[in-house]
Amino acid sequence: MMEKVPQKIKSMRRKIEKMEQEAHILIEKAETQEELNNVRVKYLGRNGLLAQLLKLVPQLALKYRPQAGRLANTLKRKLGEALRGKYDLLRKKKEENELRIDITMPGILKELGSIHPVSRTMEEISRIFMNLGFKAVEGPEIETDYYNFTALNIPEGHPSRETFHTFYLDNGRLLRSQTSPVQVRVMEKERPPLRIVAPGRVFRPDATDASHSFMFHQVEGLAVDKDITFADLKGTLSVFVREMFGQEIRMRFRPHFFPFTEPSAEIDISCIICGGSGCRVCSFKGWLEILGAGMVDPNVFGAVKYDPEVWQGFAFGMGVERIAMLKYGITDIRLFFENDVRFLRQF
Ligand code: 2U9
Repeated sequence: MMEKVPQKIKSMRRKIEKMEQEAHILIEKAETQEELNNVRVKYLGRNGLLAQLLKLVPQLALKYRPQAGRLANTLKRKLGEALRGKYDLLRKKKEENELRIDITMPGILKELGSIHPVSRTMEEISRIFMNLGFKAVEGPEIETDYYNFTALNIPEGHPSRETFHTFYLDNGRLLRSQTSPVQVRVMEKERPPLRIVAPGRVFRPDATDASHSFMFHQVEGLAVDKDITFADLKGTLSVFVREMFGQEIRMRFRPHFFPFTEPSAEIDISCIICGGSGCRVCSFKGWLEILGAGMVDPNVFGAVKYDPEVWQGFAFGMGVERIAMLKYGITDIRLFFENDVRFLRQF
């Protein structure tokens, strides 16, 4: 027959179980080391709940006392382990937080950069032509003699090669001296009609001074279609100069020679500083030269196998730095390339 377990030890076991459950919940909830210590004191402290429970042991029959003692000790050990585990966790969290934020440290000033004036101007120029239906294309800066010269009607030994002084590489290639090769490449791949602008970096071994750099930027443009005339060129460029410099700007064409266009012209705008009356910026001429242009030479069409009897086109080219210098009143091209933030942060 099973021996009857007295009420007292049963109730003690229930109390211990309940205490264990409650203690685990409190340990779980504790968010700081202080809160956790309060839980420890409440259960394991000198006058804690466990100590109070142990005081009841002498009231039990002698043979149940060891069992009651074991139950109490097991609880003590389990709570001790749970408290230590949680204590370590909270300490780690605290250390991590201390590492992450030191609220006494001065803030880090995030300096915002700005777009380089040359990039900004190149994008602005390209955008105006894109709004007129031109597509912007890029191409390689290292080119072959063919794309930089021959296809553009500048054959070997031709005196006009002299005006396009060029950096030659050891492998027989060269650094492009204009962005026109990009347009030749597009014409080789695509059939007309086309309208493209080629923005990008070009290289010429010029001696550096206030208005010359061995590396500068161009935006060139090309439109090919049936029945394109010089009037289309004039209309397109007059929209461009007004968008770029202001609606009141006047434009004039002076005859010129380029190997890749015929006829060709250099284009001036009325001085954006004095309006044409004469000032230091326009050397008292009233006009500023800003781009070159012309009707695409039939020989260039021949090189890319477009029939010049069917297709006509106009082309133009401009130096981006020159446009930016006029627009922002910059008097030395070298400022663009010195990376001096006192200059750059003004844009
Ligand atoms: C193709 C055919 C013709 C591009 C053109 C100019 C006139 C021109 C200069 C302006 C100042 C270069 O930066 S600068 O020194 N450019 O005057 N460029 S027509 O003509 C082309 C281009 C591509 C296939």
